[in-house]
Amino acid sequence: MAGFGKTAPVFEDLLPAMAEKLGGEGLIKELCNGFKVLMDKEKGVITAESLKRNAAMLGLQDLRDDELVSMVREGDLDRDGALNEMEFCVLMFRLSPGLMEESQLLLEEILEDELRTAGF
Ligand SMILES: [Ca+2]
Repeated sequence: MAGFGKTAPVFEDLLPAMAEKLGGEGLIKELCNGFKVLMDKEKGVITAESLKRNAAMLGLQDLRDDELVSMVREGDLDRDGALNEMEFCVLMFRLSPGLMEESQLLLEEILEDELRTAGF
């Protein structure tokens, strides 16, 4: 994936292994735990600033500021400048091309549920 430099292989290696171990549902729970670690506690969303503050906990301390910003921009589907829980989970899947194929259906189900809940 362009723009993520040497960090992308971490996700590519980690996620398929996690998916195998945890199953689809378990993996999503793990990914959403990552969200709680990285989010701005007051705002309840992930911003480039909250990523920067908490990235070291996930071994991402080597990311540059502009990489953090482009990570948020990459996942920000509704363009409000921050990642909510759903956007973060989707981004994690997208950063892992190997997993993406396996989880395509799962992801579509989640998105459909999410869009239905949002009133689309
Ligand atoms: Ca957003």
